[in-house]
Amino acid sequence: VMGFDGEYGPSTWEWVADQAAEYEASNGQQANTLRDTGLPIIVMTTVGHKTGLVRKVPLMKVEHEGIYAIVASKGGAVNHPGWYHNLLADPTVLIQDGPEPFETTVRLATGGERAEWWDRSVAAFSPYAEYQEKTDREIPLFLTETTA
Ligand code: F42
Repeated sequence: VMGFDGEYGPSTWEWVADQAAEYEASNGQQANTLRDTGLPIIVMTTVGHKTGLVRKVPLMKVEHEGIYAIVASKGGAVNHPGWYHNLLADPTVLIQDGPEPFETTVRLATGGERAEWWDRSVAAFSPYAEYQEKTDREIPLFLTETTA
């Protein structure tokens, strides 16, 4: 795997690619909320498991004691986001929450732990609950494993 220094493959959703670019260029000082909601975001970097391209994924910030939840909601779409498959193939990611990204691994949360972190995610961003209502797929929730 080329790792994080491979060729960058911007999101096909332009507003997302723009937000990731502006966030990174400003060391997390700009474009650090979801549109005008005032709710903070983070940016996760993964490597495309099919293409080897570097993928940058803005996500809502759900953090507790240095651990972050990574919620594969994709607005309640029928299918998981593409990056979900990247994480299954290689759980090593970069998380950027502010000026400096840090490397960590992620793992899928299940059972009671997932329930606890799902509640925490919905508390941080209530639309997650509507997204789950919209789709039959259980929205996957990953947890980072090393603190920032
Ligand atoms: N998405 C969430 O799921 N949860 C959030 O909390 C969230 C918050 C958020 C805040 C701000 C913002 O700007 C965007 C936000 N998003 C959130 C959207 C998120 O950043 C992603 O855009 C979204 O989850 C969709 O992810 P996606 O990986 O499906 O991206 C699509 C649009 C895309 O760019 N697809 C690429 C393409 O070329 O079609 C491929 C992406 C990819 O990683 N491909 C892999 C590869 O090998 O390159 C293969 C993946 C596979 O399918 O096997």
